[in-house]
Amino acid sequence: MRALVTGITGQDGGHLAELLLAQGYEVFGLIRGQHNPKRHAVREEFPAVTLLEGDLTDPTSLIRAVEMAAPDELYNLAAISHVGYSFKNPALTAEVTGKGVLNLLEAVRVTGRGGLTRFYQASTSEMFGGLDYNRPGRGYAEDSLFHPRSPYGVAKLYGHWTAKNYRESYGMFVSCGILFNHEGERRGVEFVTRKITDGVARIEAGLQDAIELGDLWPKRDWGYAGDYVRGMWQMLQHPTPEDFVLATGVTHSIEDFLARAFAEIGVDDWRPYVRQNPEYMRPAEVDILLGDPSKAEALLGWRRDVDFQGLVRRMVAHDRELVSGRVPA
Ligand code: NDP
Ligand code: GDR
Repeated sequence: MRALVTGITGQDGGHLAELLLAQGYEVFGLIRGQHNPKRHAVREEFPAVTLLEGDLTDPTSLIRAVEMAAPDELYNLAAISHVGYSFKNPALTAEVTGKGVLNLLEAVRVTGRGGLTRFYQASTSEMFGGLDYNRPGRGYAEDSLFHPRSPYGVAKLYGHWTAKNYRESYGMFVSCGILFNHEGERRGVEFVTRKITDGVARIEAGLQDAIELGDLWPKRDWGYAGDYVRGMWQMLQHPTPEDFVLATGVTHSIEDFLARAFAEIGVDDWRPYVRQNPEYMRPAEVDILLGDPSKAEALLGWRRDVDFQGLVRRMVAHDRELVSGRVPA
């Protein structure tokens, strides 16, 4: 089996490359930029992955990549994925995270691989807007109403509907995973969980005195990325292309995350170590996200192995190792 992964240098790209290689896939990864500093890291960690040049905003490069990889499965993980950044660069976010999906689907179609390639689209809980008042306490499901609250969410919703449109118009095997937040050791430090666990490790080592954050009350349904990429793969093994929510079904505030992370280094009161900075606050916020993964559990047999406490524990442990130099950065 051959798989093409866009976003190979990102968090999910790393986990997915690991999973696919372990299953014997021939893996191709799309990489952009004339000097992408992450190219070396991917080559080093995954020497078996073939890197192909391409950018979601450059249709010709995508056609070339699809022709060269001739993939049985294509995982579109590439995106501008940071919600805060998308407010500062909304037009670029629309081009990459929104129209980029169209460019890639077109590349599959015009190369004649529409009936040959199974396509995974990385959709997101950011397409929802807060509480789902139609399903109190049960969390968002595949048929919940969308109400994106950021340029990122709007762009992802365009990608989501475009993907569904290619499924309906051309009969292509296109599945969208509506994934709630998933984190882990590979998470970028620009995201709140990793920023906290990295900060905790540095504070413990005396390298930093505080963590600067934005709003602390928003709640997220946080899972472990390794569990979620398994779900992506399972979606493409399912007999029919469909949309699936992956989530834990439990939601926690950023304050909860802080409390658990500092508890890992024996600190009971995190407040002296956290400063709020308006720079990290967003013009509009999604107050609370909670997902209902019942469909994926029933149809795919998907299960998450890591719970909230396990997630925080492994992230803090990893960052303590990194800071102490026991594992390479
Ligand atoms: P990351 O931000 O870690 O990775 C994003 C990837 O997209 C990087 O490899 C980046 O490459 C690539 N990329 C950015 N712009 C372009 C472009 N113009 N052309 C080609 N590649 C580009 O994201 P994650 O791994 O966390 O997420 C994977 C996908 O899942 C994303 O689409 C994200 O929006 C979505 N998602 C993530 C969730 C999460 O909680 N992690 C939840 C729901 C959805 P480079 O290294 O060159 O910048
Ligand atoms: P999110 O993740 O926006 O949910 O998108 P992020 O970790 O960026 O924010 C989560 C919550 O924390 C608040 N917050 C901060 N966020 C960041 N990044 N930095 C801070 O200093 C900070 N302080 C408070 C945010 O306002 C927010 O409420 C992630 C991404 O992976 C998306 O690509 C994905 O689609 C969604 O998860 C599901």
